[in-house]
Amino acid sequence: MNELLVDLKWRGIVYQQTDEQGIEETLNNESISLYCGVDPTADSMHIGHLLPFLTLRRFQKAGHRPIVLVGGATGLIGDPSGKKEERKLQTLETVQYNVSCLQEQLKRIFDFEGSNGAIMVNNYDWAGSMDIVTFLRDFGKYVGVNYMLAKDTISSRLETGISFTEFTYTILQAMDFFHLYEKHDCRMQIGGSDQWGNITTGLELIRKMKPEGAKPAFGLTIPLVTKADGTKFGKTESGAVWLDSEKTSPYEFYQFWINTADADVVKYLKFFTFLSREEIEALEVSVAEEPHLRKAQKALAEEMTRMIHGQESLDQAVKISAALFSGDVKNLTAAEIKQGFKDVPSFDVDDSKELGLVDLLVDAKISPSKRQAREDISNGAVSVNGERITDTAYVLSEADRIEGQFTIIRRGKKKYTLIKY
Ligand code: 629
Repeated sequence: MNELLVDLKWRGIVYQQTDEQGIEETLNNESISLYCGVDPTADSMHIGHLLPFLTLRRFQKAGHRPIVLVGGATGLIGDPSGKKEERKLQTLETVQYNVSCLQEQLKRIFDFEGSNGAIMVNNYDWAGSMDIVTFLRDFGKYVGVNYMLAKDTISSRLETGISFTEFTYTILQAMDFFHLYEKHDCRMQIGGSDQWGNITTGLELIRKMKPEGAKPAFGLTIPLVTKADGTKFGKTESGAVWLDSEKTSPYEFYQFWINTADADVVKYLKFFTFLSREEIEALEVSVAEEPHLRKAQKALAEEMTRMIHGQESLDQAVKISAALFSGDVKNLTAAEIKQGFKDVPSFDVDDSKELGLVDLLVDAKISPSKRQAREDISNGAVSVNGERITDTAYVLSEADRIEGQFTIIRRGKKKYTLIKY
């Protein structure tokens, strides 16, 4: 069997295929071009978008050419797939801004050099200015309304309602597949399982419009990423896990993967990393035999953070995590503190006043009363920038301010408060 397909299947990445035999034969005999698309609904992708694009990258590593599509046109319309309600239209300006943000993120995943270098396309370039008569005559004519109504993504919306605009979406995505088939010899579209309807509409259009005897095209979908405990993958208390480091810092990104449950970690290593089968199987043994070491989680978090944010951000995330875990926080930089202490309570102080530790503990609500604050200090429960302070008369000085901006107070084992000047 085809080496790439064997690997994808071993990883559990193949969900549905339009023509299993045809796909295998084609991949055995040819290097093809294939595509995956994303709509610019936000100015960043999140980890829920990653799997199909990482799969596209696996095809590239196996010698095929990836075409990465950002939907400047489809983003103006809104895909009804998997959505219970009509979407709100976004302005052209917002969509164009989002397109440029997503393109930047996608550029980092693919290799644009060499004989199978990636191609980046935007469907606004061919669909954005198509006139309605051309649309209806050249494309609409080939897509039956009965056929469209039978798709789950549309039929599931008939009760609650769907506009003509969203109803038409699938034809736009089908036009893209046809366009790429003609222009770039694109033979396959991949996407999440929610994209099955749109992918098969494209194949239907290609089948009807391509000349007799032309090469066949295929579709392949990827499973939804699930979690063993039944909660939604990719969400934390603070929301989605974004690829943009301004929205989700590399430290938070690293922490998200580190916190993967033992029951999920091997699956995620297979889905998301480019570690080899041997490496993943060794980590699987480690999860079974020495789960407390969390080797698999560490490998996953390292691979993912390095892939999305680079080695330097990974090193920082590891350093912040270790400092927070051990309490030895004095060597963190102000930038590292900003990342690591985002969700920790903070307290602003006026840096011109003298700051007695007892008063500060009370004012910042770290200790409930002065009496308790003194007790906490003399018991050795309080540390300033990782150093235990047992002197109840301690007054904070310039030297306790990290880069003049922060002091980290800890009471007990874990309760951190960030003092900001
Ligand atoms: C024009 C637009 C195309 C091909 C694809 C598209 C986008 C597609 C879509 N995809 C989702 C998105 O943009 O809406 N109609 O958020 C998302 N996708 C990645 C995976 C997905 C899917 O970007 O396919 O299943 C999430 O994992 O929901 O010519």
